[in-house]
Amino acid sequence: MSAPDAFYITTPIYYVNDVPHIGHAYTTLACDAIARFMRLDGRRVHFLTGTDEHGQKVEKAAREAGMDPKAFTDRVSERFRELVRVMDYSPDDFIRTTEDRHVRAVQALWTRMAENGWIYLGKYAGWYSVRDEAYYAESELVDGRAPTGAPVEWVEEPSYFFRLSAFRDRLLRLYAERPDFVGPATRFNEVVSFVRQGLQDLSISRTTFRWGVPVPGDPDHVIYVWVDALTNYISALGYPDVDGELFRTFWPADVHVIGKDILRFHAVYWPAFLLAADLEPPRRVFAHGWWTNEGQKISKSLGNVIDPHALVRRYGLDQTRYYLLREVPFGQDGDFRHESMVRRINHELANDYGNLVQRVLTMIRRYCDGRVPAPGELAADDEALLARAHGCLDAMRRHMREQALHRALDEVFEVIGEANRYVDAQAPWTLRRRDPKRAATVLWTLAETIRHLAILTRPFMPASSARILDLLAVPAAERDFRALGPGGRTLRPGTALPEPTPVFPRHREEPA
Ligand code: ME8
Repeated sequence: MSAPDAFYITTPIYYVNDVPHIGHAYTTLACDAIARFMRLDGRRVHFLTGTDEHGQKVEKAAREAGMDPKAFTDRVSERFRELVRVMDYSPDDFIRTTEDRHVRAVQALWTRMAENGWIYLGKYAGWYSVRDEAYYAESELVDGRAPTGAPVEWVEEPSYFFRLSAFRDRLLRLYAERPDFVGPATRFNEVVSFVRQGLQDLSISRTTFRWGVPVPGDPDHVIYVWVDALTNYISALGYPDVDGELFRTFWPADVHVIGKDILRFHAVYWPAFLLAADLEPPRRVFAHGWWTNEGQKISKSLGNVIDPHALVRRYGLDQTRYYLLREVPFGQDGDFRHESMVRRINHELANDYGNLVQRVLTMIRRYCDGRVPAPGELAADDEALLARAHGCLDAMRRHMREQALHRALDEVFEVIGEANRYVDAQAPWTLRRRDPKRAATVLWTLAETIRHLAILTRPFMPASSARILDLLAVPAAERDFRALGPGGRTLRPGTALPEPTPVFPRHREEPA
């Protein structure tokens, strides 16, 4: 059982058959925002991402590139590491399935499942899709292709099998006991009905290619890439050393975040493998939706693949992070639209959030000599705004626990809206002549509200939020969630503030 303050979150590990695209960037971004949120909330976080480097699909890509698979995977994996820097992700570990620590863990897991009697040798005859790295039953095929549209090939070879069929009732019991095992709820229903129909034993080794982890004691067989890949979540914790610090602290994982395409592997096969090896299943699997591009399915053949580097160059890093997390309710499919990106950048970030900060800080500069003003007695309106700012964290916590990132952002933007209405209603620019003390109280209330907002947006827009906190001269040690709310810190009157500069510029198209 993991430590009570621990929080373990993982991304899928990405195939290195090709360079990263928006889908990969999106999954890791969501995990990054959740990991940062939990860290600021005082949790001991372990955030894992990495690359899936074995299997036929990657071997084929290496061959097509005219490279040895190891050299090829080294090169492409580096592109995923680079994305970590470009997108400002904060993983605690980056695992590659070609690392020794991982290979050892995969063989140990296999050995344990075999010793427990869950693996037997047989012969596979059926369909396989290299693109999906998945087996398909004849009845699943649609017009001679996988249900995903991927081509399939007939495979006949000796194979080890995992007794998945024996796990039906244990899995159904697990689902019944844990109504939050899979999110969103609609996806959970899919999983349960799939398992209810009955499960077939799963072929878990291949003999017709070599690029993978050899089966212990039978090196003619290579372990099926999904057994290999899923194990990353525990090999990164030092498995098979289950008494080690990392494993004891962080297993079971709090949440595996994945795309909806790989739910079956995570919510059916993975818990079954773990149970077969006497390990606990993860606490939760959350499947998000898929992006399309201006209404079109994203595909290499259509030439409309979205490169995350290009997004960051064109729109800005925090703008991209914000758009991807706010535009689509996390868990649903979404459509990437330039027009809607620009609208969000200009209205929500530049006008609503950015202008609020710039206006308030400029008034403090002009009317209060560039120092944090000293508040007088608070009026009901001031108390009301501060109460909204103080209450935001709890509301966000509830949403973040369910990976409802868009709702967490909605909460922040409600407070931003409230603060903007308050500035207009209080009109500190006229108050300052009539009642300078009252103007100081209003500006202090606003500065305090902005301090809350900037700390609360740190998980989503780390660099811009840090700039706002710099403009408020908030010390580094006072930027986590303990500094929020009535029991937290406040800005100290008299503190000198730097000259304000806009944090969220409006989007301007580069001339073509
Ligand atoms: O499946 N929209 O790796 P993968 C949103 N190696 N997300 C998308 C997307 C899109 N259009 N396209 C891809 C694998 N994704 C395995 C995983 S885990 C033990 C092994 C995201 O490189 C989504 O998260 O094909 C999906 O699950 C992941 O990329 C698949 O990446």
